[in-house]
Order: sequence, then C-alpha cells, then structure tokens
Amino acid sequence: MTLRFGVIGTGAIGRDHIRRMTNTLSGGEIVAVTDVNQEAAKQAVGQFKLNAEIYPDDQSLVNAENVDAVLVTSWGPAHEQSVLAAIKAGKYVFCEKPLAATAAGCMNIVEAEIKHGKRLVQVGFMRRYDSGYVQLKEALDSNMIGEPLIIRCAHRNPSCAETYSTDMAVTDTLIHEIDVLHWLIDDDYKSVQAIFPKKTKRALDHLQDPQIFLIETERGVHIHAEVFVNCKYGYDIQCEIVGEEGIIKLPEVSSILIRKNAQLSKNILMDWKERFIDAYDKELQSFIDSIRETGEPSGPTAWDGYIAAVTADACVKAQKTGVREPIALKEKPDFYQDGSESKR
Ligand code: NAI
Ligand code: NAD
Ligand code: ISE
Repeated sequence: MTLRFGVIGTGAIGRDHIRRMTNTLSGGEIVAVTDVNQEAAKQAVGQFKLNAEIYPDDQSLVNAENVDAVLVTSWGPAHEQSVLAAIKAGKYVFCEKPLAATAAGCMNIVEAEIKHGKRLVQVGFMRRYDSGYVQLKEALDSNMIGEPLIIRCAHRNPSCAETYSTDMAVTDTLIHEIDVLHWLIDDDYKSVQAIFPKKTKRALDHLQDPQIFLIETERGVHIHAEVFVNCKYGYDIQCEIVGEEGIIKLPEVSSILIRKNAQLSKNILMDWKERFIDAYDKELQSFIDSIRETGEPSGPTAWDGYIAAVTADACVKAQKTGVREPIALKEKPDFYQDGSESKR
C-alpha cells in the first residue's frame, strides 16, 4: 500500500520533503498540497510535476478522502491547529518542529492522540536518525565511556533571517539540542540558565547572538550549549560528551582533503538541508515503513514534542530573568511508555 500524503506548507522544508518523497524515498506519494500562500502551493506542484490537488486550507486537505497522512511544514505557530485536525480525522501526521508553539498546545495534541487510542503523530526531530548521533547513542548505551558527566555542544548557522528574534535561538534552533540530548543520555532536564556573551557585530540590533545555555539534568549532567546564528563560516553542529571512562565526539562531516596554496584543508557545509540530508531521508522513510508494517509511526512522539516545548519555555524565561529556571515536566502517560522518547 502506498501512503498518500497531503502537505501543509510548501516553503523551504515543505518543498525539500516533497522532493525526497517524490525522488528518493519509497512507499509514499504526494496527492495534496496547501499553503496560506496559494501561489507557493501551485509552484511546488509545478516544480515537482506532482499529480496532486491544491486545497484552499489545512482543514479541507486533512479531510480529503484520498489523504492517508499529513506532512505539516507550515511555520511553527500554525502547527497545532493542523495536527489536531489530522488526529480528529484519524490521519497519520508527520509534524516539523515545533509540535506546537506552547507546552499547553503540545499537551492538547497529546490528549487528542491518547483519546484516539493509537499513535498517529511523529515529530521532525531528525537528529535521532543522523549517523553521528546514532553512533554516540550506541556508545553511551553500551557503557563505552561510563556515566556521562558533561556535554559541550554548539549549533552554528552562517547567518539568519532579519525576522529571527532572540527567543528563536531557543524555539527554532536550540530545540534540536533539547530533543537529541535527553534522548542520547536517557535523562530528564532539571534547570537552565541563559548567558549572553559579547554580541557579534553581525547581529541586528534586536537580536542577541551568540547565546549560551547551561542546562542541568536530574542525574546531575551539566550541558554547555552554544547557539550562534551569525557565525559566517558555515553550518556547524558540534557535540562532545565527557564520561567517567572517556570522551566521545560527533564526527566531522566527511569531506575531501584539499592541498592547495600551501594549505591542507576540508570543506565546511553552509546549509542545514545538506548537513542532515541523510537524517531527513531516514526519518521520513521510517515514518512510512513503520506505518505500513505496524499501523503506527515509531519515531519521536507527541510526548517528545511536549518535553521540547516545556524545556524551550524554561530556556526563553531564563533568557529574560538571567537566573536559573526550573524545568518541570508532567508525569509521562502510560500511552507513551513504549515510545521512542526517554524511558528513564
Ligand atoms: P518557510 O517559511 O520556508 O515555509 C513555511 C510555509 O508554510 C510557507 O510557504 C507558508 O506560506 C506556509 N504556511 C504557513 N502557515 C501556514 C498554514 N497555516 N497553512 C498552510 N501553509 C502555511 O519555513 P520552513 O523553513 O520551511 O520551515 C517550516 C517548518 O519546518 C518550521 O516549523 C521549521 O521549524 C521547520 N523546519 C525544520 C527543520 C529541521 O531541520 N527539522 C529545518 C527547517 C525548518
Ligand atoms: P518557510 O517559511 O520556508 O515555509 C513555511 C511555509 O508555510 C510558507 O510557505 C508559508 O506560506 C506556509 N504557511 C505558513 N502558515 C501556514 C498555514 N497556516 N497553512 C498553510 N501554510 C502555511 O519555513 P521553513 O524553513 O520551511 O520551516 C517550516 C517549518 O519547518 C518550521 O516549523 C521550521 O521550524 C521547520 N524546519 C525544520 C527544520 C529541521 O531541521 N527539522 C529545518 C527547517 C525548518
Ligand atoms: C531551522 O529551522 C532548523 O530546524 C535547522 O535544523 C536549524 O539548524 C536552523 O537553525 C533552523 O533555523
């Protein structure tokens, strides 16, 4: 059975996911698209020569009879409404991060999914499918470096849009570290403090850049996370975990070695689409395969989306107060105990 997808939001990542679904993956096809900017939806259909209907809004697309699964790739504040409509219609839904703009919004989705009675939702936390992070996870799970003690990580973008604001360093960018780190070390977050170092001359007046977040987990691991979205030199994701018996580090992206002009060098990627291209392919292929094989998605759950939103709220509060803020999660419902999120 081919899984028939409707896409809500045909911007940068919406078109990138349409491309991979159409040209690279198997078992899925795009049969419907919508965008608040209808011209963008038309362009996507033309660009990828889709045999797909264009709908005026998310509600009509979700309710179309030939749509089995919905891909939510609109901007963040619109996600909750589309995901809730999909659950109400009993459709599978792959939602880009954030699952919803607030923790309360994520909880609405969790409650709707539990009421439905089986898993329908997967969140686009693709780093869990990146081969570097998977190797880190395998090393930690096999106790290669003993108990993790300290994590140092960095999320750097060469530049950002003018509309990128100080809180988006958390809700748009750090959110990937928030998801992947608790999954890696199988721990829960306890508190966070935000620090604003000297500001780069490249950041616009309204934006604090770079930023540092000091996060503590329930088991006492300390995380030093840098977000720097005007670093200029490249798109660079770093992660180093210091354990009792050794240290492990995310591998550098493979690149040819260049000998030229008396220098030995490697290329650094500039674009998130290329850095995580394999991970995006794997997360969506896994979504399709798992639904076809078991009737439910098996990737990051709505509860993972809720964990990320609660943690992001505390990080944004910490940006404003300058002091350490607690991160308090509700108790995990039994429904998600076998999910892919932290089980501790
Ligand atoms: P974008 O701005 O390029 O595209 C968003 C599109 O959604 C636009 O075409 C817009 O017109 C449309 N849209 C907005 N609200 C809508 C609604 N209510 N109904 C229908 N269409 C709507 O944004 P981009 O970069 O594609 O990001 C989209 C989402 O993907 C965001 O949630 C973002 O956080 C996430 N994202 C995730 C990435 C990842 O690494 N997992 C990378 C880039 C984006
Ligand atoms: P974008 O601005 O390029 O595209 C968003 C599109 O959504 C636009 O075309 C816009 O018209 C449309 N849109 C907005 N509201 C809508 C609505 N209510 N109904 C229908 N369409 C609507 O943004 P983007 O870079 O593609 O990001 C989209 C989402 O993907 C964001 O949530 C973003 O966080 C996420 N994202 C994730 C990753 C990742 O690495 N996982 C990378 C990029 C973006
Ligand atoms: C973007 O929305 C993403 O999700 C990318 O993965 C991230 O690196 C980038 O900073 C965001 O803008």
